[in-house]
Amino acid sequence: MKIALTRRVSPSIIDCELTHLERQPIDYPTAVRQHAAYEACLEDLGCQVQQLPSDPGMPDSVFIEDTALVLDEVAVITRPGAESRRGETAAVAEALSAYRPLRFIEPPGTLDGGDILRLGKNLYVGVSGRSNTEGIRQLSSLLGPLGYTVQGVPLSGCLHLKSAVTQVGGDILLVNPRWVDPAVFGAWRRVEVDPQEPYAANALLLSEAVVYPAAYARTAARLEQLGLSLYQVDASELAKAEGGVTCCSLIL
Ligand code: CIR
Repeated sequence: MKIALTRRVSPSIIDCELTHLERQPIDYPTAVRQHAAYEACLEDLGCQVQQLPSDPGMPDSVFIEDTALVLDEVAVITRPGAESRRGETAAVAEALSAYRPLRFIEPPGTLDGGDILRLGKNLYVGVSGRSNTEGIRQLSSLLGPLGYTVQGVPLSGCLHLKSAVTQVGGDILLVNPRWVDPAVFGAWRRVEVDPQEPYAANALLLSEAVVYPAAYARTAARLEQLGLSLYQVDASELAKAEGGVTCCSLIL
């Protein structure tokens, strides 16, 4: 059985980091309810959910994906690019140490898990406002000996690489081509987001189901036309904090 590590929504989520969105009110009870429905969805798809507590001093800690990269062989604890998020990694490292040997990104490297797209043994890493070339270099030297390739990918207009591209099927990527050049990913089949839904490229592929935000009906129709099986969740409240569906879990 897979384990999905999640983290409860912090009561201070309203003070989250924001880069591309204007700050708007976030209703805490709604965010908690939607997050619980997301966790229930992961359970329906065969995961055992292990929820870590939230911390009032860590507004963004629900976005647990950014704190680690979990592979079969090791877990790499990141060093988040936003200084306000650096304290989030300790509790995640402690939880992951039960399952994997740990490796760490060290200063001056920075790396957010949301920037890492794993396609088999190839890791694509967004060179973003959060992940720097030194962080990518360290990731490469940690994982090269395990047979992984690590390639930096330029981005423009979005927070993380996985805001712009995610895997939605065995050989299919969902891409916003305005934010990342799809040619980088070579021979993968591609489906583009509807141009009216720029934030629609973040999907979580789990056991052949695609966990997907209910807000992007046009892009959802494109995915369904390809025969993909969608499991739609209302993720609108945490979307105001620039979070998507990949970022609220670490799947082991
Ligand atoms: C941040 O700016 O760090 C948070 N407000 C949102 C992080 C979302 N993480 C992700 O998509 N992997």
